[in-house]
Amino acid sequence: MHKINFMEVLTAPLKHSSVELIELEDRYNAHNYHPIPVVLERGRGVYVWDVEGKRYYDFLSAYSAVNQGHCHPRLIAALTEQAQKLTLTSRAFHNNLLGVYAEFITSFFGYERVLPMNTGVEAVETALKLCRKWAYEIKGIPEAQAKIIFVEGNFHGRTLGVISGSSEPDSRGGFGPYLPGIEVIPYNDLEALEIALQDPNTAGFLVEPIQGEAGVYVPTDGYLAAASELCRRYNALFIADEVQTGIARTGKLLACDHENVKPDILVLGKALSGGVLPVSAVLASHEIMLTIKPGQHGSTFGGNPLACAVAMEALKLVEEENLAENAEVLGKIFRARMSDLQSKRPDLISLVRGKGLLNAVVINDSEKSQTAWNICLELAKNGLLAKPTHGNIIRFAPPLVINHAQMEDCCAIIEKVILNF
Ligand code: IF1
Repeated sequence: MHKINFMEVLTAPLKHSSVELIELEDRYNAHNYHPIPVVLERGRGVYVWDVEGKRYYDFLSAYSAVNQGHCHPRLIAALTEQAQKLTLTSRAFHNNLLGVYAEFITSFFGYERVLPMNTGVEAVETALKLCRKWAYEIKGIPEAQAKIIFVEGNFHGRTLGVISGSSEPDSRGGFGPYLPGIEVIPYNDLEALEIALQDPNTAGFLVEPIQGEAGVYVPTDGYLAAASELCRRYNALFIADEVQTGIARTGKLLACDHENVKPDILVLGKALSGGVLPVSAVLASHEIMLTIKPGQHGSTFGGNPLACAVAMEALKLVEEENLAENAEVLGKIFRARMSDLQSKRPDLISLVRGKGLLNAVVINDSEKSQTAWNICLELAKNGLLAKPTHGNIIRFAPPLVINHAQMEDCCAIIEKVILNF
């Protein structure tokens, strides 16, 4: 329980209220989001507090970036210690952490090389560039003829490259013209994949092991293994976007681990830094990674010492605090409680699905209805933060450090709101 320091309260500078802060944002910030009307000021573990001091369980985890919990003391220590020494050198020079980090992360995930970037979408774009380079230099596809397969319902970020493969009107509408060399096929459809792979100019297949944004779509068991095998057979690269599903979120270190699939190119982001600063990475073999030569790709902040220090600590925490196992166990409890709730309110809940602590409850209403949104407003009033995706799907993804008692408490909150809705 947070101790109130009355001197702190009495001497605190006059603070804006939530309403005032929302108004400031509305007046001066771009309107590129529609947030739940809560203004957060502090976070620790599974909890966040708003400016009025109300405490919430965070069941979004910044879209799976805060798997290690808000402001994990060890992550903040790693950040602040390194921040006193050296934050950024650019890659014009070496720094004392990049080599150590590269060795650490490649051995952690079992790859030969890493290319460090910052945001998830930069890592996805990097993977696409590597795939094309590999296609021309290794597979022998004619220059500028490479094709990369995406799946419907994908979400890989917001750059012009990846939205060119999006099937979502909001993501791609009004941003044309689009990047050529992308073919979109149905998700979870091996026949469609094999047909697309038969084109000799196919360089690779980009897929999320579980589609987060689309509403936590878990593909048929065996889909990833079969897709990876088809890519091998047709000499195309299997590229797994684990930006959201990776780093223990689905109950294994990687979602691909549920099927023992080893992607040719692995894309990581978000929780790679525990949400402390943007850190992403692309992992691949010598052969694939070395197709990019000096001066052909990079980023000012890519591989900066601050990111290296934080990311190593973030990954050590995943292992030492058994976050994958915890996600597996507590995820099962969550889905059991939600399925039971569904049997009590089939009029409101049509489906519960997910893996580990990446779950969604599908509300029995049209995408256009406000039901899921209003349920999330009620949840916020009851101290639990979640947000709908695609209108009628509520994603529930707490930090992986959540314990059994907290999970029971959160299920009770969700049950109370749904049963009284
Ligand atoms: C937003 C969604 C989630 C991702 C996968 C790459 C990226 C993301 C599988 C790009 C990012 C974020 C972006 C953020 C909200 C959130 C999101 F709702 F947009 F789709 F998580 F599902 N691959 N997802 O999920 O990573 O460049 O953002 O670091 O744009 O609204 P990024």
